[in-house]
Amino acid sequence: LSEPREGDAQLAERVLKGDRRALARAITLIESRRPDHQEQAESLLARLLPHTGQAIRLGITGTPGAGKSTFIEAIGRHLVAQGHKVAVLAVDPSSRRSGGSILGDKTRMQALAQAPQVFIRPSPAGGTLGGVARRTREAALACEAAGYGVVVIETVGVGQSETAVADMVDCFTLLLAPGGGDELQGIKRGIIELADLVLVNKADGDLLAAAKRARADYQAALHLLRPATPAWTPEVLTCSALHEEGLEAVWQTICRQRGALEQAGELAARRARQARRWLRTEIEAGLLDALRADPASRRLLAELESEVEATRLLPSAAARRLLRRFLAGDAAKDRPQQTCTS
Ligand SMILES: Nc1nc2c(ncn2[C@@H]2O[C@H](COP(=O)(O)OP(=O)(O)OP(=O)(O)O)[C@@H](O)[C@H]2O)c(=O)[nH]1
Ligand SMILES: [Mg+2]
Repeated sequence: LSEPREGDAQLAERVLKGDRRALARAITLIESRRPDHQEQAESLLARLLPHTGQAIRLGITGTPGAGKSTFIEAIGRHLVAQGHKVAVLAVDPSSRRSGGSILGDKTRMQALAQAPQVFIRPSPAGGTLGGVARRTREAALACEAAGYGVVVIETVGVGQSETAVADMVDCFTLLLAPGGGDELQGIKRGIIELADLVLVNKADGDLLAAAKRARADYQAALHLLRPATPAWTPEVLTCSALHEEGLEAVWQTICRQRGALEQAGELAARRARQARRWLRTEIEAGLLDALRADPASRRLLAELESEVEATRLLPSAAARRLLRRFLAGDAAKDRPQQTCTS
């Protein structure tokens, strides 16, 4: 018998008890690229998985400066005051800002992070979107297992990260500030189509009237789209994160959306769909990694590339040749006995 993984079992137990330091360690393991850490993280997550699934997974995206950080801090405080435990994670593959986008510059956010019912973790450093998204998904599961009833995942909205976040949450929220004139400026239509909730922030002072107009405009625009699910028609609300106004209405809407999805069986269906897509993404990424790590394939690729450049070979034919060799090579490794027959 191999030695039992005492460390994982103890760490899992502490995470399940809601120990924040244990949760932080668990996520450090999840984010580590060391093979032994990855193995440990996998066995840890296997222990945590049965204790996940209860949380409200809330995604936040929005234009730069719309007030995402201010909003997350405000709603976080609002929810903590109601007795909720709130975790905040981020997907930011660009890692432009050191330490990630959440904690970097916000002293109020740092104050919130001190509360025992709050767990805040910046985006894992660097890597591909796929890698960052995977680690954030797994970190979110660890937070759920630690009893965080609300898990907020923020994206700074670079490239495909919004789609990735939409694909790991129950309620995908688009946060906007009222702009001048063309309210739909700068927001990709595809992102609006993903939104379960649109919040027009900065509905205060001089911007109040513009915020109300923007809300009407978005409501009209959303009516032209077919809702992603028959169980829920996306709503548009205004709020002021700065003055902490409209937050309870936002939370009530999130709870109503949750209830509607749950009642229609759509929450389970959505999560199942997400899990399936995650699996496929992992398989594709794993295949690519294996291919890139295979020296024979790398050599062959270099040869094929020059053939293709010189138009002596079609790219499709070259790709097939490479894959056939790669897959055959892999298969041979799985059958060492057969290679001995003469
Ligand atoms: N008037 C008003 N200002 C706000 C509100 N929320 C945020 N702000 C201000 O808008 C600016 C940007 O806020 P952030 O919370 O940093 O916005 P963000 O979306 O996180 O910005 P990035 O992370 O840079 O994309 C700050 O000066 C905030 O004080 C609000 O409800 N009303
Ligand atoms: Mg921010």
